[in-house]
Amino acid sequence: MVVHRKLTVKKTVKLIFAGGFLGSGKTTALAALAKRLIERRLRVGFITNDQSENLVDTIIVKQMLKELGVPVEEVVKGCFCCKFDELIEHVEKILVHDPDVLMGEPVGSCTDFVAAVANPIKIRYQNAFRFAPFSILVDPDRVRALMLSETKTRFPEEVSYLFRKQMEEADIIVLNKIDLLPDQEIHRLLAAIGKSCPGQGLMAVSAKEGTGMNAWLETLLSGRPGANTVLSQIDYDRYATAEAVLGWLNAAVTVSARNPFDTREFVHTLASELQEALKTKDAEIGHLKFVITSGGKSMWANLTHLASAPSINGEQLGRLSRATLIVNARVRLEPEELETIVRDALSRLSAARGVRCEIDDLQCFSPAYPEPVHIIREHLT
Ligand SMILES: Nc1nc2c(ncn2[C@@H]2O[C@H](COP(=O)(O)OP(=O)(O)OP(=O)(O)O)[C@@H](O)[C@H]2O)c(=O)[nH]1
Ligand SMILES: [Mg+2]
Repeated sequence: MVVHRKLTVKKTVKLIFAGGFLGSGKTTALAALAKRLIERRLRVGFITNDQSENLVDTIIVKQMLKELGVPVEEVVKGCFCCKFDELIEHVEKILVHDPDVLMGEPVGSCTDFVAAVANPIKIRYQNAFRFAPFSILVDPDRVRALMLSETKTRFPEEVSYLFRKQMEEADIIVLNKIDLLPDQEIHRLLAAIGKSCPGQGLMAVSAKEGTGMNAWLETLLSGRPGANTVLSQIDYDRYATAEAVLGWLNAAVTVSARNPFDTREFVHTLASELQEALKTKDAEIGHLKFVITSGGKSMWANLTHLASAPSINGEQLGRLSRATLIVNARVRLEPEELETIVRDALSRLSAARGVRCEIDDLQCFSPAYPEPVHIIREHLT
């Protein structure tokens, strides 16, 4: 007999989960929503998720929500679907802090969340939680490439399939990054998504600049039951292939130098070194992100497209003689090639800048076949 963990809650906790493809803006958006919830005097907890250890997202979330009293837990070495029990364990750790809202970010290569995570939670812990509408964030460039096939992609068809399946199980599809689009293009993309996903909620936001975020939050807090758009069917072989074409690298590196080094220059140089190396392989980027941390402060870089400039955010760290670097790369490349690129970029940087990059941990692989612990393919409210 399977014994389910019992969860103790003082009140029903609202679950705000937002998924979506790699780099669509989930972490940025959820952290921005968390700040708004805290301004409304709600207590918030946050759960990140990844296929491996050493998560950039956990550090970024902690930095973005610094001093706001948000407990952050991470589920590693598999998506929430495949690590259901670990998810519940981490939820339990957050419940100790008596949250009103628990936010969760499934890893960007994940789909079938409603059948594998939301429905089992609804059945087992009916009185403990209430799901807000499940949001799927989409990046405009990915919509054009993976949904509308208007622009070239080096990802295979299976990745488009995964992208469309993610959208299909959304209660609300959230077109993010609209600060990058003229109004006309926002309307055109919304119309195209609406046509392809009839009956689903649709919003347009800029998580970065705040446009549309209050309206989205109102919808999430409306009390409307959420996470109830279960996929009626999904081909796990195609889903697995979409994940398996990605090289997935997580590394933890100690950076040190006899003479303090300029951290901003280090971050810029590492980002362009990696970008140039990936360009020579014509390797489609899902998301390349890294964060340099010292004394509880962090600066990070993100790259979601081979051709665009890396974005650099976080706090200024100035000149340091020691820092921790965490690198997360999800790229369409064989894992061995990706690992070589990252190791070579760090070596070049060491040689040119007089810094020592000591790799403390490095995992590089293709995600394994997704094997959710539970699948409940029923419509549950
Ligand atoms: N211009 C713009 N950029 C954004 C917006 N939201 C997020 N970004 C950028 O998009 C990149 C990816 O953002 P993340 O929040 O890390 O995306 P994610 O979906 O959490 O990524 P993964 O967890 O790796 O799947 C970062 O460079 C963000 O600064 C937005 O509204 N506008
Ligand atoms: Mg993220």
